[in-house]
Amino acid sequence: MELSLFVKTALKYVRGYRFPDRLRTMIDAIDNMLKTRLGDVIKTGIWRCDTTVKQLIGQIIEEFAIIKYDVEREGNVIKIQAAMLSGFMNNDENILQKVETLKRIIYNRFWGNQNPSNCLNARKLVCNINKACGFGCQIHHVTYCLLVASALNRILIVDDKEWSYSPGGWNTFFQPLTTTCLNYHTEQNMSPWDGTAVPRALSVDINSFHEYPFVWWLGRLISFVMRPSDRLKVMLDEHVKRLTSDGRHVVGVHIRRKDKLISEGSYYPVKSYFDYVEEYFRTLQVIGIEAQPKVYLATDDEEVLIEAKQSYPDVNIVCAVEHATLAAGDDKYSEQSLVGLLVDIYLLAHTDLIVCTLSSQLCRVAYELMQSYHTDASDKLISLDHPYYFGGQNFGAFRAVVDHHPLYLDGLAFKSNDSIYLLDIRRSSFYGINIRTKKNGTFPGYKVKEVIKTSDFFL
Ligand SMILES: Nc1nc2c(ncn2[C@@H]2O[C@H](COP(=O)(O)OP(=O)(O)O)[C@@H](O)[C@H]2O)c(=O)[nH]1
Ligand SMILES: [Mg+2]
Repeated sequence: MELSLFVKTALKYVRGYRFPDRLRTMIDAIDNMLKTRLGDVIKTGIWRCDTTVKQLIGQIIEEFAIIKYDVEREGNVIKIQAAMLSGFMNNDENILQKVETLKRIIYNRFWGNQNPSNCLNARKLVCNINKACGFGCQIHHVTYCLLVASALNRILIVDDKEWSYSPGGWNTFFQPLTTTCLNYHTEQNMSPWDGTAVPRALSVDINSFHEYPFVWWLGRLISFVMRPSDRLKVMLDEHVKRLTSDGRHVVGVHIRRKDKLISEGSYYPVKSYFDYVEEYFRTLQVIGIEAQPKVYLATDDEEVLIEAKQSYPDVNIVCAVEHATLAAGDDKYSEQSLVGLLVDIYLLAHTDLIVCTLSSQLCRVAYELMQSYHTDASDKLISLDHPYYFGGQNFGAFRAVVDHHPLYLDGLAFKSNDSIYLLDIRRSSFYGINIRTKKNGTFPGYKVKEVIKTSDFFL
């Protein structure tokens, strides 16, 4: 198939969150198989004692699990191919120029707003970075504050007193968020703000080159917040140069273990991440690019690094054991540990595809920063658990792109074009209400498309 045609076909499936007909047929077949087989079991009424029936049920569950895995996997494989190939389409000079102009407009506006000539009369929003949580969580909090501050036309002031990571405070690692407004007296309360909207004046432009405008917009915000201090920049640049100097393709893998497994996330074996690494490099081969598989591996668990290196001797695995050691030890909150995790985040953001669990805020930060380095990096990510979301966001409205007939009792049925309002994100699926039927339930994200919301930001 001609390359451009292949790209377009792949994008049609992935960007509409629609699987090809063949896969949808497979899902329907599973649905029917389950219904008839279970129907037979119920009719014969022998499942209280008959071991063969128990076996049958076991088999059905197993079959379902395997086929479902294939379906999900195949969807992700198409996504990898599309992500890789969409790069060719996004290198158009006009698009690149437009993106750069937008970035400049946004940066200048934030910078201007954060540095008023008369600080005394300016309204401020004070944001304490010291939430009792990890770095990803803290930096998302500051980003959220910038979002609210810009929406309310206030100056964001970060209160970094006794910051858990660094006695030197914010400026040790990042550029100051304001240089003219250093004194403040009162703490203002935050107003609720609909976090998933993009500035109305820019939405058409962003939508013209990016499949997920909100993530691109958030990427601008978090990049502004995390502008590295001069010292940090030298360090990060050096790491990025070393990782990408050979111009080869590199996949970023983030494997989150430790405290995440207590209640916030599930365990996924190293193989479930590396299957996608292999897929990525296989796809490269298909389009005629021979490259030794290369991975940047970030984790909070040293064991993961040992296992990955042993299991994948043919993959060039770049990693830093000391980052993992620091992340999980008593020095977790220290400047040294912060440097390690910032290097991990930036290097993940500089790869060609990130494979991770999006339940980790660290990976969400990397994905958001990644948007700065490609025209459209919306699909350069495979999450083994949650779909993407921004903590503290008000959930948005979706429109169904195909009918959905749920297999399970807690599923949400809908017809194509129904409006669905998202209420929550639960372990790898969405939970929402169908506005037409007024019913609640879970539903697969690929059967709906987000309705882009816009707002009158200060831009
Ligand atoms: N250096 C490093 N630290 C990590 C990594 N994964 C997790 N951590 C540590 O775990 C913390 C997790 O931060 P948090 O914002 O709570 O994100 P979440 O728990 O992953 O959602 C970080 O601040 C790090 O201390 C990693 O890949 N590299
Ligand atoms: Mg955490």
